[in-house]
Amino acid sequence: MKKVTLIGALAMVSLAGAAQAQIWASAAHNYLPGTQEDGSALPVDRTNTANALGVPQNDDSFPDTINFVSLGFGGQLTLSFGEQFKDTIYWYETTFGASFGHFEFADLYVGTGADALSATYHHVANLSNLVEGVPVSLATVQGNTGIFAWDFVKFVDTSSFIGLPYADGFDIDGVGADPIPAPGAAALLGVGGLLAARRRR
Ligand SMILES: [Ca+2]
Ligand SMILES: [Ca+2]
Ligand SMILES: [Ca+2]
Repeated sequence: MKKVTLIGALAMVSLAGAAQAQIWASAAHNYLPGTQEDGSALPVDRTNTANALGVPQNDDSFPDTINFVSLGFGGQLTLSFGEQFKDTIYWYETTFGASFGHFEFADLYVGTGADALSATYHHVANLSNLVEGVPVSLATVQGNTGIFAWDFVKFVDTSSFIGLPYADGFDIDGVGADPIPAPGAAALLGVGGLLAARRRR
């Protein structure tokens, strides 16, 4: 009997955890790489969109490993999560020496729609690599639009020239968001609690 109660409690814990954990981008769409500052093409190893998917490495140590995809000047990338999201965007950029003048920027948008190209996008914020790792709230855009379930995040590079020919614009290491709890999650939690309580008697 005690074993059954424990299983019930574990199920509750794991469900509660799943409802709160952030989700990470799982697919890349419509990658339109820009150029390096001198107009040349981005190095091929910086154009792998898979580097923007999954849990970010969050490692900006030098020499920087290629844990990111570069947008290039004026470039853009859209990401999705395999499910809708809301409330917060967790974004990780990679720049060695950002605070020493290697400034890079991108406009962040969230969108709704059947696919990345036809989705309708709303501007959220202009991101700076100086504050990468600081989550962005969607409260304002959600309040303005009345939309509380999103399908896509889009990044459009807005870096300005900094006098480095090889500068490659904003670099995306990983992007997370808050999931939308399944309608049944709260009910399941209630059932789990009820079962555990009943078996405890
Ligand atoms: Ca980083
Ligand atoms: Ca860069
Ligand atoms: Ca990465």
